[in-house]
Amino acid sequence: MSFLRVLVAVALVMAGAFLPAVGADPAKPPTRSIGMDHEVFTITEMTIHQGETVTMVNNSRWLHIVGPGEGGTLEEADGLPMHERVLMETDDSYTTAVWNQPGVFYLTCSIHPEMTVKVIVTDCGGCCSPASCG
Ligand SMILES: [Cu+2]
Repeated sequence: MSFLRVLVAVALVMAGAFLPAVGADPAKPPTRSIGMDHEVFTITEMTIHQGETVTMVNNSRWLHIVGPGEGGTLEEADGLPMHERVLMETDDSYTTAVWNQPGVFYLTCSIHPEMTVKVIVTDCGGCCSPASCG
C-alpha cells in the first residue's frame, strides 16, 4: 500500500513539473529582464556592463530551474555571480548579484535543455567605476 502512495506522489510531482498551471495569464516580464516561455528564454542574449545585475522573470505557466551552465547542465563558472539553482514558478522573479568580471557567461534551465541564454558583461575600461559605468 505504501508503494502505491509513493507511486501516486511521484506521478503528482511529475505532473506538476511537466503540466502548466491554470489561472490568470502570467505578467509580462519588465524591460531589461530575461523572460521565460515554455522551453525558451524570451531572449537569447543580454549585454550588461560591469556592476549591473540580471533579472529573470518566469512569465510562463511552466516550472523552471535556472542556474549557471549551458544546455540544461548546471555548473559553476568563474566570474559568474550566480552560484545556486533557482526554482522559478509562474510570476517568480530572481535578480542575480552584481556581475563584476567582464566576459561571456551562460545561464540555463535544468528541466529544459533548450533554454540557454548568453550574458555578455562589458568592461567599463577606465571611464569610471563599475557602479557608475554605462
Ligand atoms: Cu525551463
